[in-house]
This record gives sequence, C-alpha cells and structure tokens, in this order.
Amino acid sequence: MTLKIKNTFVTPEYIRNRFSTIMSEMYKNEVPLYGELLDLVQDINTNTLSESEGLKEQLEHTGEITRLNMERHGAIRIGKPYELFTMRRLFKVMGMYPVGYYDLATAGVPVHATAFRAIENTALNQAPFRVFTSLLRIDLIDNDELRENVEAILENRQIFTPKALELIDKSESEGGLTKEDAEIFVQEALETFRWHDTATVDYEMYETLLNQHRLIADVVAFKGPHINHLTPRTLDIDKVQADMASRNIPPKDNIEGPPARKCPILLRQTSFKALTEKVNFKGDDGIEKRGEHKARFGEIEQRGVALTQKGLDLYNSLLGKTRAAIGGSPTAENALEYNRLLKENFADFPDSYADLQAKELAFFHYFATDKVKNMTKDKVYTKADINQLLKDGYIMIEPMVYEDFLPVSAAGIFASNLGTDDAKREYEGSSNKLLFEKDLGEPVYNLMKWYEDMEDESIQKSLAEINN
Ligand code: OOG
Ligand code: NI
Repeated sequence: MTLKIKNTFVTPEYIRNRFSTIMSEMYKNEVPLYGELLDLVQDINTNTLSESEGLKEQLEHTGEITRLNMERHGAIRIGKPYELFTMRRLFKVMGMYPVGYYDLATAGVPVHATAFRAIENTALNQAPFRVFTSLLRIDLIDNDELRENVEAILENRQIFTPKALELIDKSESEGGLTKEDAEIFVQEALETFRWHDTATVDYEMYETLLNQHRLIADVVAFKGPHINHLTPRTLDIDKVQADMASRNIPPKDNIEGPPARKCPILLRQTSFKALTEKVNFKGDDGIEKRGEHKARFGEIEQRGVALTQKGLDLYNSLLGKTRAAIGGSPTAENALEYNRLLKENFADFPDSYADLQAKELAFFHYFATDKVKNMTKDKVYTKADINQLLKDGYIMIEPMVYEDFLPVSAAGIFASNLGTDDAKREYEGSSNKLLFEKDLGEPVYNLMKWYEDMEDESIQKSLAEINN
C-alpha cells in the first residue's frame, strides 16, 4: 500500500511577504539610492517612535507596528488587456485583490489604474505589500498610425514566464501552492518586474513613442513592466524630505497630498528623481545603438487616517482651491507659496481625532475599554449609542489608516518623473471604469465601502463585548 501524503499549502501572506522581500532586494541592487532611502526611513521611524509614546501605543493598538518596517508599495505600467487580466491572477496567488479605480487621463497621464492589495485587516498587518498598476489607454493615442504601431508591438509581447503561468493555473485549480512551488513562483513572477536594458524597438521608434508621451515609450519599448519604484512608509515625511539631500538623494520639489498636521489624514508622498539608465536599441543594420531612458525612481509615503466621503469631498475642495490659486500643479518656483496656501486653506479641516469622529469626516477602529467590566447593563446597546458610550469611556477609538492612493498625487508623482510638459497634456474623453473592469476580468473592490465595512465590523465587535 502506498501512503499518499497530502501536500500542505503555504498562506498567501507567506507568498506575498516572500515576494515583497526579494523584490526589495532586487530593487536595492538595481537602484542603490533606494537602499539608502530605506536606511534613512528606518532611522527616522525609530526616532519618531521613541519620541512619541502616544503614536507608539496607537500603532500597537491597531496592529500597524508589526508591519511598519516591511511596509511598502510599488508601481508598474502595463500595455494590454491580457497583461492586466493575467496580472490580476498572478497577484491573487499572493492574496492581493484590485481595490479602487483611478483615472489619470484627466490629469494628463493616458492611463487608468487600480491597486492590488490584501483586503483583510489581519492580512494587511502581516504583509502590507501593494502594487499600483496602470494600464496604458491606447484609445487615447490620437495619431492613428502610431496607435496601430503600438498595438502591433504589444500584440506579441509575453511578459510572464511559462513557469509562472503554469503555477498560476495550478494555484487556481488546487486552491494554493506548496512551499516548494511558492518559492519557484516568486522567482518566476519576479522576472516580469525586472529591468531590461535592451529595448524591443529600434531607436527611431523609441523616439517616436517618446514624442507622443514619455509614458508610452516606457510601457511599449521594453520587454516587461519593470517595477518603477518601491515606497517605504515613514512616520515623519517632512524630516525625511529635509534629510534626503544629506544622503545625496535629490528630492522632488514638494510633498504631494495634504499639509503636515497633528492628526495626519490620507497620504503624503514625495519622491526622488528618476535615474538615467543606459539602453541598447535594435539597429536595422544589425548594429546596436546606445541610448538612455528615465523611468525608475524612489518614493516615500506617510499614511494617515482614511476619510469618509464627506471628509474626502472637503479634502478635494481645499486641495482644488489651493491648486487653482497658483494656476494648477505646483512648480519649483511656486512651491513655497503653494505650501503656505495649502496650510492656510487646510485650517478649515478639523485637526483632532475627536472632532474628525464627531463630524464623521474620518474612519476609526472602535474598541470596548476595560471600564466595560464594571458597567451596569440596563439595556441592549446599539449603533445609535456609540457616541454616548465613547463619551462615557466604555469605548475608545483609533484612526483607521488609509490603505489606498490619491489620483491627484499619483499624477504628480508620474509628472515629476516623466517631465512636466508631458503631464500637462489634456486628454479628451471620460474615464472608462467599465472597460477597465472588462479588461481586468472582474469588478474592482469599492474603496469607500471597504472602509465602511471595516469600521462597522469594529463597532459590532465592541457592542457585542458590551452587551455580552
Ligand atoms: C505610478 C504613480 C502612482 C503613487 O504612489 O501614487 C503611485 C507610476 O508612476 O507608475 O505610485
Ligand atoms: Ni507610488
């Protein structure tokens, strides 16, 4: 009799962590300044935590403390529906799902995007890796001949290795991967994200693509969607921005997103400029031609509390007002003035967690406190009692961290690394979420609903403890 030993699968969190770790190692080798930035961020995080007991307690309470040093996001840009569809399947093996739809065409970048990430709080705390994934909008290329060329170049491109495809199939049909398969999978998947210094087109075509939009050249002229940045999470972005120069990291002129506040909201981001990298182009005479390409950079982010729709509307109106006052996106020349105005306008955005909660501007985790043990329970408490319970100290709140991205900031990050002229182009036509979801092969998760559900879950859990 032969004994059949059932193989056990590793968790998606395990695979995601492995992938994000080896990707980070690869990027450190490819872009050494990224390694320097990681060191700087880690030093500043350690200092910030040792100086603020309150912040440390908050992050311990929400579970974020365990993920801080491994937390990062990356970004890729892909060219055709098959690539988006398969990328969704690849990320699913690692427990990452498409959350949110971002249209960047209105901000002058011909792509639409989603972010692949974990969707459960515990899964996020175990492995918070996420990837902002943009799909080129070929329909927005106005030159017919060029559009057809782009389609023809991309048509035969295969960005996934045969082994990666095989293991995606296997994971789907068997419900997971063994440790051995998982290891092969992460190595094979990594191939898709690697930098290639040989272009798939000749120099002339590269220039034509570049002249249409630098982004189009970046997506179309290469073998695959090289990871274009990896972003660690800092607890003090102003300090990192100020210290970057001392490590010879050239920062972008201004920080994207809201101004510095006592209670950080959403997401603040800054980056360092893209490297100039040598590229070999095919020559029609068989002789290779050397050129260069700029695409890969480094970025840091500071995450704050997630906002409700009401809070997000207020954020967008204050940001819009500030941008309008300086005539659009901030430049090196007006960065100081922009930051002064931003601070002034955001005085209208409440800056205490108590206020943000009372005015329903932000999302929170709710926890029953120790005081509940000595509570005289004279009724069954419901959601309607939450504010009273909070006031009486039976419940406490902690800010729910924003896990996603901001379209205006993302466009600013694109622009600073593509050259601003490109990003000032206007694209006609509306956003096309339906087409994106058709190409993706399933609908994206509704971002706002995700936070509402998480908040509601924590309220129900606290009420259950109180009513017990
Ligand atoms: C993506 C830019 C967006 C962010 O952090 O907002 C992004 C890209 O440049 O491909 O990563
Ligand atoms: Ni980014």
